[in-house]
Amino acid sequence: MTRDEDRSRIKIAVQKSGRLTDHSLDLLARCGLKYTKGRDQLICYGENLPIDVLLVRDDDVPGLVRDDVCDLGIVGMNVIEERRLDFAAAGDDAPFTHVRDLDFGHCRLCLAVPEQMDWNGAGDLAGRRIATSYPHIVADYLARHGLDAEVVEFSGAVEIAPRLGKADVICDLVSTGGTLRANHLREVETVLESVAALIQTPKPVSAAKAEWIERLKQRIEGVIQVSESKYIMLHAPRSALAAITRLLPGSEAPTVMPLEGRDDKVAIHAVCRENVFWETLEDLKRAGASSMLVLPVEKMMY
Ligand code: PRT
Ligand code: ZN
Repeated sequence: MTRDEDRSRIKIAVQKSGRLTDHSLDLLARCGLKYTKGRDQLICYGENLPIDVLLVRDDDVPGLVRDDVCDLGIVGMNVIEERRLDFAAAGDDAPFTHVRDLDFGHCRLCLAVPEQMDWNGAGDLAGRRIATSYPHIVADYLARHGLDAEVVEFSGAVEIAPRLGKADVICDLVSTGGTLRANHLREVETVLESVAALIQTPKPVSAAKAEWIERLKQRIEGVIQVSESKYIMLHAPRSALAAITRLLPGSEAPTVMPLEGRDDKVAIHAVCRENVFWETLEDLKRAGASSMLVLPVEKMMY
């Protein structure tokens, strides 16, 4: 590959090995990207699109996008926010652009205290030691609440800090809460709701690159909409059309078609942008619908 060809290719930074890896690579595959892994296992070269994937530590994603080594990156909002505050403290207020949240990697950054400790609200943090891997986010939280507390930085295993006598409170990521419970800690406040997100370099890119970035963003939009959408087909009495349309979850104007030889009934087809639950089908049946079919949607573009 020549240097010019290399420069015209989009690079997207993705976590190499962790909770976001499979979801991120699956998202890109569903956008139509086929790739081969480089021998060093650090780059996946796009075979059919001018898009290469760099596999890195999740903490490195924001910096790579900021420094224009990568045009795009996928990483948790917890890491994005921590790095954004870090860059802002160094005078860089716009290190990257948040394009959109994705539909995986949901978790929350929480304050947790030992089970037996009283808790009456954020004010109780005053004068305490807080162990965390997110010192900037915690410092920002304290500043917003006008509180003075000591932030103790831990790079991992934050949940054992109180038992080691290194902190009174912790601020760490939680999804099921199992880790907190196993360590006799109690979740008391949510500091940040997090989800994986797509970020982009704010630096100008060539027209060819900009076009592909736009196409990829549109495909990601489509993939996420599709995973939340269903196609529903049913028969309905003409007289119940309005009631049935109202019951279709998250659908715009449905397609209404005549049924051969029947003046009293019509066929209705609609894309529902939410899941269609059994309860909805039961409500539709009560309203007069019959022959209902719910199908997954494979691709979508508006
Ligand atoms: O090696 P690298 O630096 O790339 O990976 P990492 O170890 O820093 O990150 P990784 O793979 O653990 O997580 C990547 C991202 O996934 C995080 O930055 C979050 O955005 C997101 N995420 C979602 C989570 C969790 N859920 C989560 N539960 N990250 C960490 N956890 C931890 C949690 O803190 C606890 O220790 O997983 C443990 C289990 O959680 P519970 O609440 O289910 O017990
Ligand atoms: Zn990490």
